[in-house]
Amino acid sequence: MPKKSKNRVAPRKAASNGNRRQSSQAANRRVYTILDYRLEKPSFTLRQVRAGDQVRYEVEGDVSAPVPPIRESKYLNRKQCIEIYRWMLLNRKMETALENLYKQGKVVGGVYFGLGQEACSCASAYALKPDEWLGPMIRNQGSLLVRGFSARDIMMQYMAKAGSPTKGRDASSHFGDIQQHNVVAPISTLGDLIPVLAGVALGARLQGRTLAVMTYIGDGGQSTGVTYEGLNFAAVQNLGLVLFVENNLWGYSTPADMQFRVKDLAERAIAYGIPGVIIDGTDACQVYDAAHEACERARRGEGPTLIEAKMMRMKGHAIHDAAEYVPKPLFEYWHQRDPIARFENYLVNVKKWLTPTENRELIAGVDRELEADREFAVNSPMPTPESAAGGTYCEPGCHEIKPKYGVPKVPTSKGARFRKSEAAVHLR
Ligand SMILES: Cc1ncc(C[n+]2csc(CCOP(=O)(O)OP(=O)(O)O)c2C)c(N)n1
Ligand SMILES: [Mg+2]
Repeated sequence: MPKKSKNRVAPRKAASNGNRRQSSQAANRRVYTILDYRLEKPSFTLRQVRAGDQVRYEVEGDVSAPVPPIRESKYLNRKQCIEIYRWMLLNRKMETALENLYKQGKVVGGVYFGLGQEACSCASAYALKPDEWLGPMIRNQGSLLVRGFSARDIMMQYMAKAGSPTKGRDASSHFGDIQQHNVVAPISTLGDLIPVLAGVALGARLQGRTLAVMTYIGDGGQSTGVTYEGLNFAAVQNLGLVLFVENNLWGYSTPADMQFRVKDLAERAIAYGIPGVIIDGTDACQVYDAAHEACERARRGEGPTLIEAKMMRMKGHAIHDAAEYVPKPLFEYWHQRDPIARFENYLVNVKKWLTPTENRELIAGVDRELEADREFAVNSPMPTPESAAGGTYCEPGCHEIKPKYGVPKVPTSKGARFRKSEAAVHLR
């Protein structure tokens, strides 16, 4: 049997104060723990206001709190923090370049932004080891960069160029690479990556490897049935799935306050019997620490973790959406909590791990890399019409599909049939 989750705390002993009813109620009460790493707990909600047939949202509560400090990482050193900061810069600058390419009519299809979510994408993927696995969602361009795709790959993909990861056969985020980068290509159906990544962890285990796999789901997408099925399966099978629930406060134009009744989405973990963690998704150190701890748990074979990252989608759903339905004070509040500006301040002014000159040089280096990649991507050819019927990743029979980590541990040969109990051992 899988080990029971550690997030349940034994019921408290009943108080012996003579009030029997109260005592028995206390004895029957179960107490669960959700770790909350945040240094700030925003206390405002969104209220829907109707005026005739118009609907708008207003912020209720205090949005004037000072910006909290970055939480000191338990694990990251100076070099690692600077590396994550660099990925975040590249992530943002690449998206700005994509926005410009779109406006120049060079992008085929839409562009989706992870503005304000760079710490979540980059610092989470940074916690994975090279041979572990990632399933990115559309806003996780930073995770793709960390996993080894270049800005050139991503820009060519958006422009549907012949040399892009899907050779121009798909225009946006539906690409991956299971040979080198261990990135599972997403499809648009929200939640479907969760059982797929659970399957990757299961497949690896059948080949004798216990590893961490990571994917993401939004505050909107986490309500889908397949999210429940996938995470429940991972929990029951003790699979090393690290699920980031990216609570960016909006699902299209619907605010999070109108999508679910729990206070924090991390509470959902209780129902799966797995640990739930809340972090400030704009604090790279918190993101990394939670991801690292969840990955370590996965590598020990203890099963999945649900991490709710709280932040804000700082643009519309995609480039076509001006997000006029978002109240301005909300943008202002989260703008002050910009993940890159906060991390830059931490590295330059708080830790003094980067001098202002080193910081300027680092930023200039990112600009140079991006400009070279943009130039290459723009000047590279579109696919030829005759190539349209070819395969996306390869051609039929062009390579043998082999187990990645070893020979499957399930008896298969010479009609060997394993008993039910053996199957259970192999599956767990
Ligand atoms: C199962 C499913 N239902 C609906 C959609 C259409 N859809 C695409 S993105 C989106 C909003 C997603 O919001 P959220 O999960 O919060 O992610 P975010 O866009 O904020 O990152 C919807 C409804 C879909 N792709 N898949
Ligand atoms: Mg959302």
